[in-house]
Amino acid sequence: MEKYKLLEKDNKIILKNIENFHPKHIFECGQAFRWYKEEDGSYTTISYGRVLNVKKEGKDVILYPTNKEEFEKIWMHYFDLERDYSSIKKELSKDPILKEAIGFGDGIRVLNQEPFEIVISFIISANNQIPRIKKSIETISLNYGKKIDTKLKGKDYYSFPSPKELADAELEEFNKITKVGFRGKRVLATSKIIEKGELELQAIFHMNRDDGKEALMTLPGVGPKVSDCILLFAFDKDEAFPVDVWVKRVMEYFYLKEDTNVKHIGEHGKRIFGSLAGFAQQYLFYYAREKGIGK
Ligand code: 8HG
Repeated sequence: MEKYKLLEKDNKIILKNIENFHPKHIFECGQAFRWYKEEDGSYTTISYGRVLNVKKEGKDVILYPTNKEEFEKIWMHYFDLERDYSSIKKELSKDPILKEAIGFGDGIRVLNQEPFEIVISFIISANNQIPRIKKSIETISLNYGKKIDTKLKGKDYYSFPSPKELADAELEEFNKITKVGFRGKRVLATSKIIEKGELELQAIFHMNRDDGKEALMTLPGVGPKVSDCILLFAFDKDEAFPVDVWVKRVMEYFYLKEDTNVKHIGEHGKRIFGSLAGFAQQYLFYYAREKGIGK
């Protein structure tokens, strides 16, 4: 459990003196696509059909608009606040490379995001770049999601569509609007499978990583890397170690010292970081991408 004092006032939740929580690190470390950086340095995110602005002020984090009931129901788990990141960081810092990466992204927390949204987002992430992925997901939400009641900073926000809303989409139109290219067919086919209940996403919460991976990989567009991202970002599988270009580069640069295939890198990550591999991966991904390691 993360330590903080909770205050509620004026539609705000204040997490006083909270450690291991930096909005920039959380939202910009690669795990999430639906956030906007505001002029005042805060971040606005859309998740679970709600809009939330997250601001760091000194040692406090301010969440707005929300209340205690909603915080306890949704945001506490979304921000993974049941977990104590100091002990994770202490353990991983025994490795000098991780110590450096953690020093750089010390406020990272691995979010618990919505399964369907993450499945679709990471299908779109294949051979893609984060700014483009963000743009496509924003366009998908605007065109296929529902308008959210909350208006913030003069703007309207839309929820990520449900499986039904995407299953009903027409492929040609979807591709034209969202510009996801060859991924569009996979997105709609996967949405149909989930909508029909042919794969029950909730069941994956009760599976181990290997079984969850096998189940997810039956979906069109979900391969080994995409499935590891989904397991880590939506299904709380801490030991998942997705190896994308950045993780490949950083692992080769610091650990393996030679060109290595991604399967072997994944196994190596699991071996050295064990049950904390997913966290190690996130500190490394952020560090490598921001610093351009191994490019
Ligand atoms: O947080 C991420 N970790 C890893 N390992 N890979 C990621 C993350 N976020 C993200 O988008 N990717 C992948 O990187 C998906 C895609 O292959 C590429 C986009 O930059």
